[in-house]
Amino acid sequence: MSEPELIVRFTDADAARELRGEARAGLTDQPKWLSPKWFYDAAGSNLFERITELPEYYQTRAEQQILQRRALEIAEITGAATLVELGSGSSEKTRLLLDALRKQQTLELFVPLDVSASALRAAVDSIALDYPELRVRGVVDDFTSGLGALQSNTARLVAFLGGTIGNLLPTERAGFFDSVRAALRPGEWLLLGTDLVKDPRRLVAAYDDAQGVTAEFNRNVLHVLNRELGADFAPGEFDHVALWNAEQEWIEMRLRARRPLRVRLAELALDVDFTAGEEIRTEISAKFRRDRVHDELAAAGFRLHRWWLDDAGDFALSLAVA
Ligand code: AVJ
Repeated sequence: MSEPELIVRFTDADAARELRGEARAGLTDQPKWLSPKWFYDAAGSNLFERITELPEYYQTRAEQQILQRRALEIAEITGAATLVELGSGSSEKTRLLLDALRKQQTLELFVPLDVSASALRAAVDSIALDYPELRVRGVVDDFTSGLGALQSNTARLVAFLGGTIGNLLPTERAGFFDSVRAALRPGEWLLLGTDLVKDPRRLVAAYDDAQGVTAEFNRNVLHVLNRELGADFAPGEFDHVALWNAEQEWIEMRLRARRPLRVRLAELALDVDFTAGEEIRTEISAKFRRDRVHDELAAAGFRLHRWWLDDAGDFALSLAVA
């Protein structure tokens, strides 16, 4: 087995600086916002793992079902020698792709990219153990800025799974697709997971589960601010809100102050006031239709080659070519 490489392009200090900038910008804005990437400290990552097992949260199982059925076809069509996985983490899905590409005998290099160095190190080590013939090069970076690391002379397949693309606003998505397209040569591939528009009651339930795991996940961002920025949020003073924005076709998660509050962020020397009922938007999770996926990919210069659904038609996996 060759030692896995780990390239760190986004350090803890970078993350800390970015969190400070965003917390100041988002909590002094009207309405208030924070970006969802701050959910994922160790506790938040564990909570997300629990979300993926909830009865209401169908997305992970749906995507897994599609990959189980289509991984070999993906390997045949793409003949990829390099698999790049953006915002990895979910190693089970990765393994379906790695196994299929290995069967196809094209696979040489696996490049998982994630902002969390600890999660990435663990993922890289376990993949390297189980795929001893594979070169593994982990890249610690933000997927929205980290695409320079995609370099490789061999045929590449970039996988962006889980529906995480939905966390980006439409303009951010356009920039993201452009930068992936710019990093690829013609004939190389993008595999994209997207959650689909459906009955809003099912969507809201998926983000407001009966056990309250998603509520805890949402409030976790306040614990992150308390720890990282010396803030004094009382997470219990905020209600979890999940709502369907029918116009934009996205789910929004918010944290709603139960009563008037003043929160101190010591490291920013900032006091933030909340009126009763005032909210912080913590996440959008866009839901797609085929036309939108097709059009957004086309706008970036990708051609949609395959569109696969799970049995229930809840989730889509798109294979697009540069
Ligand atoms: C990991 C971004 C795909 O948007 O569904 C789960 C995160 N938020 N429950 C999603 C999440 C609330 C999830 N993604």
